[in-house]
Amino acid sequence: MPQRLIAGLSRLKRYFRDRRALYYYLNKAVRSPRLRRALHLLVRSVTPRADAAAAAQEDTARLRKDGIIIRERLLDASTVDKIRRYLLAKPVYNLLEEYAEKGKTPLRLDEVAITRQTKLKYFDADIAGCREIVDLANSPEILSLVSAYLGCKPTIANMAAWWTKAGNGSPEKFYDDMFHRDVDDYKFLKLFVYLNDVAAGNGAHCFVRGSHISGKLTARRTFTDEEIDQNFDKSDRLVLTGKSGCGFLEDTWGLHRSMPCVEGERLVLHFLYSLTSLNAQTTPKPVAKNTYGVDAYTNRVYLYP
Ligand SMILES: O=C(O)CCC(=O)C(=O)O
Repeated sequence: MPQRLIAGLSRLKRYFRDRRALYYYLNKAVRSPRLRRALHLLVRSVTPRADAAAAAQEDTARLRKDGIIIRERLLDASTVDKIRRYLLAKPVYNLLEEYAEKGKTPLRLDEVAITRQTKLKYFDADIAGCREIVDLANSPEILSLVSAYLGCKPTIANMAAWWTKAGNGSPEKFYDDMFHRDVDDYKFLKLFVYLNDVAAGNGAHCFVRGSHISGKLTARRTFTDEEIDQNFDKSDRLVLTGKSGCGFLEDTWGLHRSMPCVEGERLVLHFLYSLTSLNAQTTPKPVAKNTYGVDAYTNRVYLYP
């Protein structure tokens, strides 16, 4: 049987085995912003309410208008240092193995030979096992802003951290290095936090301000820089450079990408706040005990009681 057919069939088998898949892949197929909005309202009507009163109105308004809100100092230096030291002792895997049937090979970070641009990601249980990371995901300021934006109590559907390391040759292109829209739920936000200083050359994130409410370029594919320039104002293409500890909350239905890492490295934390737990690309069951006292509902994808 041709390779592609086998891969397609094994993907289908996975979808049918995973009860989250129907909702998740149906959501991916809905590209009309109007229909997505209607489905957001429907889903949120059956989702627990959250207290969003603490969210500053101007922050919420900015997030709605721009699709992004930036915090230059979300983490202090000592917390960044704690998280980095914790992560440096943990194994990573090559991001190319994310969906590999044979599973992920644990690697020691300092032993990976880097030739081309490489992305090395941490395992779910190690992320959920770090108090500082879980506390950051649950920080009251972030949760109230997210709640105000989603209009309900959020679910942390994904928590991740990965390195992007430059190689010598031309950088390997990953999907995320090209402009795209995420389709993780009918409404969602992502929080990114840099754990080292990031400039344009070491993998800065890029976001097209306002594209989360635009009906342009909504097809299910990636987009070239030229297409972005033809459809959006150049001044709205934000390159998010920043110091270690800075972070941004972003509606990544809006167009975004990571810039290729051509020198040095980037270590980033990434959190996804969704309407539901029905995300077929995240951990299938919780991986750590909730010893942190964080909200059981919001954290149910990663933490068990
Ligand atoms: O690594 C980045 O800055 C981009 C990540 C991304 O595209 C995504 O999370 O969808």
